Amino acid sequence: EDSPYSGHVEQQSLSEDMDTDAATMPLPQSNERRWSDTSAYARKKILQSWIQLPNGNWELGKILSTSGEESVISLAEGKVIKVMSETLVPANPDILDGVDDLMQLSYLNEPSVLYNLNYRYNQDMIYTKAGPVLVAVNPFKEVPLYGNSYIEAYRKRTNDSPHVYAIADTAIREMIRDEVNQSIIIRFSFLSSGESGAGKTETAKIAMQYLAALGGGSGIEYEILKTNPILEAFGNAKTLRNDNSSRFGKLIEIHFSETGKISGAQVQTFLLEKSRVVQCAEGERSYHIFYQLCAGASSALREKLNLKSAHEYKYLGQSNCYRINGVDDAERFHTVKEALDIVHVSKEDQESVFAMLAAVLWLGNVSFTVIDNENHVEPIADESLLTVAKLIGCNSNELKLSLSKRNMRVGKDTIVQKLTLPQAIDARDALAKSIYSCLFDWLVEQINKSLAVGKRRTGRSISILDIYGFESFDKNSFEQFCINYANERLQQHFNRHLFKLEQEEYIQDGIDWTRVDFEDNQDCLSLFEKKPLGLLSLLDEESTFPNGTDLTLANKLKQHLISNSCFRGTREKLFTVVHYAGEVTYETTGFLEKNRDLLHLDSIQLLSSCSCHLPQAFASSMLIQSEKPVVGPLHKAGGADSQRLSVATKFKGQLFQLMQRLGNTTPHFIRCIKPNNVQSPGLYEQGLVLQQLRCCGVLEVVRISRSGFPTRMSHQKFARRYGFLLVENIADKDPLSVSVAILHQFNILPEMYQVGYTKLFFRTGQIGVLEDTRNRTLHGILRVQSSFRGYKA
Ligand code: AD9
Ligand code: MG
Repeated sequence: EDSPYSGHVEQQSLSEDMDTDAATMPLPQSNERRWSDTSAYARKKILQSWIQLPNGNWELGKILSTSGEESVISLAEGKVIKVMSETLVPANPDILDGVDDLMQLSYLNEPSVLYNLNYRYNQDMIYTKAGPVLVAVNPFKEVPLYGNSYIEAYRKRTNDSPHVYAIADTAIREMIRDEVNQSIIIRFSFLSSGESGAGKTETAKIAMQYLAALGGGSGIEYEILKTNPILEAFGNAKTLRNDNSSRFGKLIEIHFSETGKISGAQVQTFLLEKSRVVQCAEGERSYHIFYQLCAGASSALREKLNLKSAHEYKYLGQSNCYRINGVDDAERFHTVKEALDIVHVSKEDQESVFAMLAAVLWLGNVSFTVIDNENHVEPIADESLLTVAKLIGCNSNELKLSLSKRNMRVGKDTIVQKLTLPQAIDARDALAKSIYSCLFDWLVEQINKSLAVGKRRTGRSISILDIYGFESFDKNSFEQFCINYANERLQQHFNRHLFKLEQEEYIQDGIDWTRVDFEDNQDCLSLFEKKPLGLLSLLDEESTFPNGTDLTLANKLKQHLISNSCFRGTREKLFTVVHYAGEVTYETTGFLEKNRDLLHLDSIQLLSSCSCHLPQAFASSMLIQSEKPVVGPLHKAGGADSQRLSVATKFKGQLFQLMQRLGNTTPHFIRCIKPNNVQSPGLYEQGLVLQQLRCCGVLEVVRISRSGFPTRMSHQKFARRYGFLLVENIADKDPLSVSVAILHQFNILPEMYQVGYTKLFFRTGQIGVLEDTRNRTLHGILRVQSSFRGYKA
């Protein structure tokens, strides 16, 4: 219901090309509404139009004539075609070519946005604003936009073109001005399989560079920057899509003192892809650090660790890829060592770290031999096994035992089970993965200890989030399941912030607001999180059943969730989730095992018996984890020895914590876009970019920001602030009447404001006029009548 005081309602954009009849046009269907301004009013007067070619790309055409239903268009190279007038999509006048904020476009439609980004991209202007969101298109080459002179220019605000620096600068200023923590959330858009390599990690580093430059002084900023080469060496790998793909999510919270100087930082990581340590696809690599170590270790270190070249390790050899074009692994190894020095990891500890890496590599070479006629196996006591034992500091016999037997608790008894070859390989790989992921966590802990030095709790911080995006491959497993769940959560954060809060405020206050469609993903999130019948709960429950298998899991999900509109049960072990970004079909193979993520007690015991301190630390951190309360019934027998939080539950907890943290910050969003799938400069594939723009809602953001009423003030505050300017004395009237009188006296155009139940809403710039008058009047009054007391500034 409208407020009786509503001003004239002007819903559409402020574009000059607006016809009033636009308001009476029937609303387009949601898809068209989302994606174009193609309405009759626009078609009437446009001179240029976008024509969609059969290959889906858009081309610019001049409209020569329009008669009835048809229009004649001339395309480039003198080609003239006839098209149905209703298919014309208005193009912007040339003067708007390459505007730096999509808000400035008169016609906001897909081809215009694509064209604008492309126009800028061709001139190395890779950043463009889409209202409050920064869009970054990956240049895949060095662009001259960074470094000290640029940082200075943004600091002094002499350069105002869109940039990550500008976002970081705003974050610092708002942190200080509003005394509110800030966050910079960097994500690329959703798209099946093309998204990795969009530039999130690079963008995060660029933001850190700016913060370090402005907040530097104590030296801690240097340490903060050095966390990048370390975390990338241990957590990034070459994949088919990106030579430096992050295989973990990262939040870095940078703390500032009252004076805006960096006082410390804290890194949190999410869900490292452990499986890569023991297997990766053809053409991909395991974590960079393995190759760096093999290529860059000194001869003394090689000897100490019995280190061979990368080719001689099975874990590294299976994917047939050892090198990355243009990257010198040996050189990178030195960079990593220097960085470790800087974050205060002692030489001794560094050597232990390298020993753990070598142990993992040698573990992969451990082979087995059959020892009885029931196909039980034990490891061969060769160089590999002996080297592993030496590196982790345990007795080689104990290592041998732990890889050939498994102690199981059945009730109160312990029985010993001998392992078959696949079981033994699993045990070996599980040990390798655990050592690596514990090592990763340990490093993060060391970094945090170092960065916490001198951290005074002022409570002000800027967090930068660089987290994997939505993934959809031909085959999707547990990893994609977790990653996509995380994205669903983050998407909601984005939606809530930019759309929901905004619109709800209008609606609550009785403002007539043509709702801009945005898809809420609460249904999909509920599908994951609902208890007890949600994906995560059911997964955990099945993980605790001794007889649970991937097939029983799939059946259980189908049985309980089939009526959910975001869920579809497909064949056998397959199920499909309708995500915000699109449908993804998961295969439950390996789900239970990956979710349980059990390291057999034997292996933990083995590590705790080691004479080296790192394996001991790993064992105790695993034991601490296993003491935490378990979700669901206890897991008895069936091979599981220790009880711990399931991987999915732990991840969900981390995510909730993350959302809580982000919830208390003012967010700044950056969307990275990947213009081609071949990591090449200068190549802009319209279709690929368009898919990304569509999925991240860039157009909606612009539309809302442009047509909204961003300035708002309560009736009381407005009346108090400007009431004294009134010529007519109605100061005793209610705030609403005073407000309306002010609006009239100052001739604020009706389409420039709306009166809500509790607040007044204004278009951009409107309050400026009133403020000017107020200031002038105040000065006048103060000069003339210094004792004036009737107002409150
Ligand atoms: V993944 O999901 O972690 O696999 P990201 O993080 O989105 O991915 P990344 O930042 O690693 O992508 O960027 C991929 C590559 O694009 C980088 O290695 C650079 O070669 C290239 N890139 C990205 N941004 C820039 C830039 N601003 N300037 C130059 C860039 N090159
Ligand atoms: Mg990355």
